[in-house]
Amino acid sequence: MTTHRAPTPTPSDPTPPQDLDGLVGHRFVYTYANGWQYEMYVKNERTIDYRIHSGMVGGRWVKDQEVDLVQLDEDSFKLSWNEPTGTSVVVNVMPGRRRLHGTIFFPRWVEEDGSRTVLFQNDHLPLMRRYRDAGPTYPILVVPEFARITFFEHVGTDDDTVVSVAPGDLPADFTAQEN
Ligand code: FER
Repeated sequence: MTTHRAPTPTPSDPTPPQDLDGLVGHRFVYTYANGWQYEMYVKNERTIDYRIHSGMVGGRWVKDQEVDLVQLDEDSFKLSWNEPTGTSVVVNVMPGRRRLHGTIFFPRWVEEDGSRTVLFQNDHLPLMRRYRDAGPTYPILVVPEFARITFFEHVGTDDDTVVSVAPGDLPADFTAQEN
């Protein structure tokens, strides 16, 4: 008997089947092993909104960040993007396992004074690009961490009410909600 296998990727087309429905239109809260707590809303296939509830740049929040989103396998997604601050992020999400791995690449200026990025970034995009271009950029601080997804829900796509207030203006128990 033959066992079932996914189609073998070929050099001409190494891309596996892409079904992003398991992540697009979902909002989730996760806590990294270092204690940093984040919330992401995958608004559509190209865009995320997010809030940082605690950690090195806790209080920061962002809407309409363009990302690359792919499906690696069943229950395995990967988002990659570069912020106007110069920070780069790669996040692997396994919703069914409630597992996530993020690698954040902070420019030196964010490591030295992350408080300059703690704001609603959309209101300060030219300033963030000026900071980015002023640096210093190097050495980059690489922060690779696993996280546990503590809350995961489908809320639908392109809904600007999902992430619409600052992390600090939410009820104190907002991130305590688990499912
Ligand atoms: C994440 C890790 C880092 C994330 C966003 C960031 C939304 C952004 C960091 C920054 O720009 O300072 O898991 O998810």
